[in-house]
Amino acid sequence: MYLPEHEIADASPAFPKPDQRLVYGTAGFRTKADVLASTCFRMGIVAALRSLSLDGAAVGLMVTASHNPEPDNGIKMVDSMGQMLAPEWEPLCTAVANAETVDELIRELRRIVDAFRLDGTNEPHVVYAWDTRPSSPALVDAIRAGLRAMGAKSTEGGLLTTPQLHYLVLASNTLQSPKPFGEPTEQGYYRKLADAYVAVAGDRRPPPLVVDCANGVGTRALQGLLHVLPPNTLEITALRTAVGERGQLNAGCGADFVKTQQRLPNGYADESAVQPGTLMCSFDGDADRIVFYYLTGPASDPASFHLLDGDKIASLAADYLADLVKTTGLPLQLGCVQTAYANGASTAYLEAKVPITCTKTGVKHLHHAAEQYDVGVYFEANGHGTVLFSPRAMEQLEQAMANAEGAKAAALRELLSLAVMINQTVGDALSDMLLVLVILSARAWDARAWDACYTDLPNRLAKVSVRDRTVFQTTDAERRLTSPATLQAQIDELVRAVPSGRAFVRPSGTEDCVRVYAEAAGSEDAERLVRQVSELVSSSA
Ligand code: 16G
Ligand code: MG
Repeated sequence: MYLPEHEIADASPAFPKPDQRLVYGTAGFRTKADVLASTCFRMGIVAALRSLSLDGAAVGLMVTASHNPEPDNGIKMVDSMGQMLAPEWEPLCTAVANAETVDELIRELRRIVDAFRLDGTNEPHVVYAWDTRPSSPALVDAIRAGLRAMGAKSTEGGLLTTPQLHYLVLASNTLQSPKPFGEPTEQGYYRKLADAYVAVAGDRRPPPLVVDCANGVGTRALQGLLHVLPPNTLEITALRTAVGERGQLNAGCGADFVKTQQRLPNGYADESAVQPGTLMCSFDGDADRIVFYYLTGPASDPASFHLLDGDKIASLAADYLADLVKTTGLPLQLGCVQTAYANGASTAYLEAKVPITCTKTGVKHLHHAAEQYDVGVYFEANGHGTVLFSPRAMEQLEQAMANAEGAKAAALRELLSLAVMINQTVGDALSDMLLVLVILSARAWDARAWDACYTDLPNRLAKVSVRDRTVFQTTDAERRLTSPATLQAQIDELVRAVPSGRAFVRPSGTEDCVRVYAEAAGSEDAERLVRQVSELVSSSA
């Protein structure tokens, strides 16, 4: 069995474990950057072991805290097919991260080596990348030390968006396959997206777009893409592009700010590109989320702001793709995956058109559920999502293409190009942006026409601090509580009193708090419901 114990023991003291319990959660480890060095060192080692368990296939490590404040950071692992880390490895990562001494660390690592019967036959391979946080380079050094101790082959991705790293990992592992995913470089990523976009869009003219890059790594990625697209293909104004200026990342801008505050990024009223009717969007700090919005009046008037969130993107995409699938005449099942946070109006709209699955929060759950469909559209309301085409769907589309004509051939060709343009490994702000532009131009819709599909029910989200959030346990895709004992019945009673009322409570997977969501036909009712349920939660814990 294979473990370079001496090298690990020698390198380890440079990365002392902080006095804090760390957990591999929904999106990997995420906390204040200054306590993460030991975790990054150790994740370098675990990633190498994960690669060995996959016969030396490349796996990825991404250093980012996404939409969280700049002083935070995080690290997550990407599996060999570009997907999230296999769930059974999450507790292994947690155990390794929390080993108190070098001996304990070696013991935990040895446990993994034994469990998976890892030997030295293959060379482990790890691809790593990082976002623009000032803390990222030091954490990357810690990863490198872990990889060196393991004698792993490493590929440095550099400053990348999270979805770009997912792309690199899958592309690295499919180089020899009959259908390579793409050239495993950043430029290869841009070329793949750009070529597919040109193939789909043809001479359709997309609406102009104002992009808020959250002062993060999305700025680079957007520039990289625009550089590769033929000149004037897209009419884009990039704002909040201050990469590397301290204190700017996600500050008063970005997808999370816009979605949770339901308003424009700070200072947008002074931007000349920000005009009523213009389509706008915001990336998050690692560009795996996107939300859109537009104004119906002056930027200074909060009432003129209209959000087109992940639910609206899902509705736009599911509707359009369902039409294309129908035109092909193929028996492919298209379905949509949402979470409890999806606005009730979006669920009602979609339910009338396509099958719907509701899953727990967190990309891995949605992704997994979407794989059950031939074409699976998944989006969280917060703007993270993508579309998956099953191998069966791809085969049928390709076969049908061989002797199709007219509208059928056009629909098949478009679906095949969309399957390339859409980053199927994970939600990708850039790729989702192109998808929305392509659909809007095909429909000849502006922001307002897209928004008119359905009207969101007024909704509110609240955060409640409790002593122990593990007391809150849920069932039915987090829509109902099973513990504390009588709380759900009390929530039900409050909800019953409200027209079109809905509310649920779940412990956060990323923060030490409990989240409360409420929606209702009226905005005051939604406000009152979220307050009442929050009070129940506070008094029950
Ligand atoms: C993470 C998840 C995101 C989810 C959010 C919920 C991934 C890559 N990201 O950011 O999907 O919406 O957590 O946070 O899985 P919460 O549990 O704190 O509400
Ligand atoms: Mg993100």
